[in-house]
Amino acid sequence: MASNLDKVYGSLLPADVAEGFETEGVISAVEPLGQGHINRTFMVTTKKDGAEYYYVFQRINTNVFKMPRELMDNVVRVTEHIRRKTAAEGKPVERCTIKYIKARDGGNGGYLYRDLSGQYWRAYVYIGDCVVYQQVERAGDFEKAGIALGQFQKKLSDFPADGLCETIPNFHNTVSRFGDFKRIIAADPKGRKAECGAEVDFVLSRENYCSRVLDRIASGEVPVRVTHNDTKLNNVLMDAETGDVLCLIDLDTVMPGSALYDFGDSIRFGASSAAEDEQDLSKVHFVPEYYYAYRRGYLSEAEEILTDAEIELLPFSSILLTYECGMRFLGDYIDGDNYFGISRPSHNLDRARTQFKLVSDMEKYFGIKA
Ligand code: GN1
Ligand code: MG
Repeated sequence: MASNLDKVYGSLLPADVAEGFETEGVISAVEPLGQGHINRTFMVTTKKDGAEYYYVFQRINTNVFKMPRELMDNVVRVTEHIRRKTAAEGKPVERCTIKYIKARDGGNGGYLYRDLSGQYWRAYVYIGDCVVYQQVERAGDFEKAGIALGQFQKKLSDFPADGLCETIPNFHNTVSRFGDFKRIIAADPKGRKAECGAEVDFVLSRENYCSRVLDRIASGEVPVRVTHNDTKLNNVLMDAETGDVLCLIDLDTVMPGSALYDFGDSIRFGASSAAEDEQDLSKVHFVPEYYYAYRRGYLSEAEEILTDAEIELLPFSSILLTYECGMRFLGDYIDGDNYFGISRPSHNLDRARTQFKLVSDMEKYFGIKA
């Protein structure tokens, strides 16, 4: 494929990556896409015989995902499983599942390209005429997102959880996350702990939250399932015209987990009056109306597969996942911002503060205490 990408797009997309996949035509534009905190994502437009084609190229952050081949193997197998089920329901698979593009060199399991500097990339067909919300605007949209998660978990309920690689071990193991946090505050490598004493105390005083779901997994009341593990609203694609949910994207953390992690993480992000990184905490509130809308949608699909313990723990899971994420943001801030992408110096601290505000609100609302 002929191109002058070195000159035009070199800073965004190396030329060998641009030509590394079995895409149609010649690239005409490359733009950054999305709001993810981990991978770098680009929208790539190509032209062939007067037609335009749209792709998403992503550079996988191997600081976070240390097993990119296993990750891509998980993602492709889960996507194929969902595609079969979606086709059986008579739904349009090309809008409701992601189509990954093969790497031209066929290496790394087929769908990953390793560039000349050793970075791993993948590419897929962009699903057009869709929207992604950074915040809930209408309870009805969030209810639809809940339906989508219920359908996702149901479709994967016959996918053997032990057939997937745990690409980030202990991803939602809050006890292990708490251990990481304690190590970070003990090391305090940037001397930032002193300025966030109240936030550190907030985390430490809630240690007993950490094992509550894990204990119920150990007792067998909460089953291990195939779960998405990163269900925030901006990982949900909706049809721009009908408003219907098309699919959950960002399957990088699809792994064995608990349905509670997916439910709680959705509430953490969506049942809030403000953005995850809002700096004015007076604008940040838990919104019960959104919580119930999501719960209604989710249970309309998932109730039939959930155990009593899972349903009982839905409110607590919302607190737990919000607490865990706040602890991760705060830990990353104190550690020197090595994990989550930031666009201002206190970004991770601001994110942690919104999470703790939401935890406090939910504790009051649900009457749950540490
Ligand atoms: C990260 O990649 P992204 O932005 O969808 C993170 C999630 C956090 C989320 C917080 C692999 O998700 O666990 O909940 O940021 N993903 C990873 O916004 O750590
Ligand atoms: Mg994402």
